[in-house]
Amino acid sequence: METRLWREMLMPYYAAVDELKMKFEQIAKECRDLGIYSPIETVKGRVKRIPSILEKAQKKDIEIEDIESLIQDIAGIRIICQFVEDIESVVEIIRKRKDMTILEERDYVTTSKPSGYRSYHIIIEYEVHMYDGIKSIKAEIQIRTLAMDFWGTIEHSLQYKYNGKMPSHIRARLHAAAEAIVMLDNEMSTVRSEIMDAQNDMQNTDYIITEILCNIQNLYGVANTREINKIQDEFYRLYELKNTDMLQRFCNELDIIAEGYRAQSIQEGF
Ligand code: 0O2
Repeated sequence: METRLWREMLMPYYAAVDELKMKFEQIAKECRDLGIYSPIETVKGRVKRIPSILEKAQKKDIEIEDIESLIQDIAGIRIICQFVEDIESVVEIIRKRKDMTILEERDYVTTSKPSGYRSYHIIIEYEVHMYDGIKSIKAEIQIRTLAMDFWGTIEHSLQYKYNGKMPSHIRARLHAAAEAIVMLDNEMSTVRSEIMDAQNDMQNTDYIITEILCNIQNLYGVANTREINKIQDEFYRLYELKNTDMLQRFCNELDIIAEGYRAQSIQEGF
């Protein structure tokens, strides 16, 4: 196939990767904005390189004209989670979506591949609106923990380095590392609720501080300098104490002060 035709064929895949990446990042952002724990830590996306597509087609005996229907990971999205439990939450999110159809699920988390590879794969059908109409493509979503991703990335680089002929002592080391990753994920799961609480507290404090700063900023237009300086000093004092409850009370007080000024300005407007 000519380079120009390859480029044309891959266009909807690039569009799909951009859209899907943005949609999953949006979910993580929404959770952060709501102050709730996000099962999605980071999202990565890529379109398979032409040489890799050809290599896979050759390995699996796929004709050029069948590439789009038989190679399911030309568009690839990788969702990284902190904990194994989060993988199921992300799978549930995907199952409920109306803008993608699940064609296949492969659970390499419960049963790892012989290499030691672990990840949850979902093959979806996804519609992309291109300038000349709707194009339906397949994409692979890989969902895995940070630890699984670390192992997968290192193993992938070694596979590339040894071109499928990995020395047995390295293979054995990778198997041992894969077992260590299972243990690490299990250990992290035992402290999951503590870590989630700490992260929620941090997010909540960030949210309160943003509210306070926003209120102080608004008061600049209406309150006198002495009052604002007093409020700011009190904010710095509470900030240094790092006490979320006190910051929350201060935030509520500022809301009342701001509301008072708003009521006053409405009255003056009459
Ligand atoms: P790349 O370079 O990441 O794109 P098959 O199991 O062969 O019938 P297929 O299509 O390979 O089917 O699907 P599978 O097994 O779900 O694997 C798809 C992708 O998962 C691979 O794409 C890898 O990204 C990842 N993967 C699967 N097995 C392994 C493994 O043992 N180690 C690592 N590091 N990654 C793996 P590609 O096209 O192989 O590679």
